[in-house]
Amino acid sequence: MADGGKTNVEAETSGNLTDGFHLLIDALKLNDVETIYGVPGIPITDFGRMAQAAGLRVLSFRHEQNAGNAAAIAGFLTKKPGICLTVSAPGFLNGLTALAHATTNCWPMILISGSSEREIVDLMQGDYEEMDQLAIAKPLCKAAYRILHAQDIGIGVARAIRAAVSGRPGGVYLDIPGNLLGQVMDEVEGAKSLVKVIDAAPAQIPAPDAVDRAIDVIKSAKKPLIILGKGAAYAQADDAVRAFVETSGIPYLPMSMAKGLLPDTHDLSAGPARSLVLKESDVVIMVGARLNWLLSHGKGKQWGEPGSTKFVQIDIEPREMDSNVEIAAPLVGDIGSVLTALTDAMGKNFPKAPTEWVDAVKAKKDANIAKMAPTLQNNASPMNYAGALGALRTIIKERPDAILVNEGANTLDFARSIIDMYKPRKRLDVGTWGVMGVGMGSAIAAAVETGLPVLAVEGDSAFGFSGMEVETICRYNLPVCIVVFNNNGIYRGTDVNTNGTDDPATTVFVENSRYDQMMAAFGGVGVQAENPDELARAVNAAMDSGKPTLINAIIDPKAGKESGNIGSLNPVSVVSKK
Ligand code: ADP
Ligand code: TZD
Ligand code: MG
Repeated sequence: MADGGKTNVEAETSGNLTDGFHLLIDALKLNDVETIYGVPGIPITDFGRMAQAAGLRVLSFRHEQNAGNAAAIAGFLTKKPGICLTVSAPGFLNGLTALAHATTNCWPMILISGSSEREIVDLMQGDYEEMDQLAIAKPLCKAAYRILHAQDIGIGVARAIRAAVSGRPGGVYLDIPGNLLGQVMDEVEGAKSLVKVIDAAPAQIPAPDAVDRAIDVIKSAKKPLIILGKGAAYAQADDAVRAFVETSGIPYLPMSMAKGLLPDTHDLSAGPARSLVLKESDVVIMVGARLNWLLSHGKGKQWGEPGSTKFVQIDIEPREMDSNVEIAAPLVGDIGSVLTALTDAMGKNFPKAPTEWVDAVKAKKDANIAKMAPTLQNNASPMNYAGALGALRTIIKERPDAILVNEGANTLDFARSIIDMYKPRKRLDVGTWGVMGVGMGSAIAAAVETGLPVLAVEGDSAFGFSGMEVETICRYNLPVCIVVFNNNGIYRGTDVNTNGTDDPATTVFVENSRYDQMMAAFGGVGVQAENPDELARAVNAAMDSGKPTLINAIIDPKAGKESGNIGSLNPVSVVSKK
């Protein structure tokens, strides 16, 4: 206490005043927030300036949705809530899509939006950018709060942080009426009102009988399979994941953003034998993955005979259990604690997964890899997906620390199966909703949060959703190399309009566009690549220099297919069908 421990309340006031601006900045800093992603304007322009002056990194974007997507991915990468700051109504709504996306993906994020005064909003008297933002945010996120008084800023920020990261992580909306920022209170009282969140995401230990039940189910398996999801990547329990896989000797299938949790080249990886393992496995252990559309809801043709699969599921959210099919052994807890408990319970003498099964999976995987290999050497110009991605696959192999951002349709499906990942949390993509437009926000946050080089592999349509952020990338001089897979359109660039007018078909873009010139316009490096060698050279140069770069990669407009069909995740079935 600054007054030497006096208890008299009056003696503890300093006579100096603080205000809502400073209290909000101090509350964020006290809770280790370092970065804010946003777009300035009324009523938060000064707040952004003051936050920057106070040592926070404040990154200004060209559109709030991209700032929000950056905050969402920052949450995934760091296990701390990513912060997005917007103006009222339209800025708030632009950020809201990303907040809903973060919530859907179980990533912690806080959208802080300035708002109009309650008195005017509630009487609908027509304030500048008037909207009842709190009511609108509520159904689209995990929690939503509004702070009305300066003395509540500390507790409001604490609640937002804890809501975002505890249990199943998600998006939180924090409503900041403009006049809150200008409210004043005594500086010492203000400092005392701040709250440091202690143990924001407490470990959740599974019940011992739940562990025993799971062990019994695993022991009974003849053809066991582990499915690793992005919840396992988020948990940062990488050693526990490896210990569980290797102690059990069970083949594992990584979901898209769990690739690299163990290297895709690991002996027990079943990625390239996806169809076989889903169909034939008799016990499946879900680790931070949901039985949603990406896994055909755990039933149907893909899963073999009805009722032939028993599920063990590890998740921090109890309500996830039995969401699609019966879970024989639910394990509610955090992934690190649960996997450690399972591995300990297995002990040294636990029988490894049956050799016959492990060998069958490996044989299928090796055959599929061998079938795919020659397609990756295709040097044709214009490039097809396998040829172009074959070049990028080698680059990620040589630079396993680089972060790969990936969105598009064919560009996404092919890259996911062709590019092996070697380290955890290096693959960032469209997530549970399959959203186009997350690319530039993800690339910027990945560079800012990790300092590592970023390779963004983007369909030309996907890139267009957030392409203006190339200016942001140049402005902050971030080590981001964007490769636009330019096939003149969505899925294919060959559709024709049959209605007899001059309008182009709905899925095609201007032919032979030069996306590289967009990057050059802002001082970055723009390159056109017409074959895999040129592509590899340009990407390597960009990764070596760390300069913002955009490579316009010419892809044969006939090469793709109308996709987005997750049933074709098996790399070889995708490549060989063409
Ligand atoms: P994928 O798309 O990769 O299959 P999902 O997003 O569907 O992954 O599933 C992630 C799951 O992980 C969610 O059900 C979420 O509740 C869970 N989860 C997130 N963090 C943790 C954690 N620390 N411990 C346990 N489960 C977690
Ligand atoms: N809008 C949003 C926000 N998300 C979406 N997923 C879509 C629209 C629909 N959509 C897809 O599912 S993929 C895609 C769209 C518009 C673009 C695919 O074209 P691309 O990739 O150029 O990015 P390819 O390589 O040409 O297939
Ligand atoms: Mg395209």
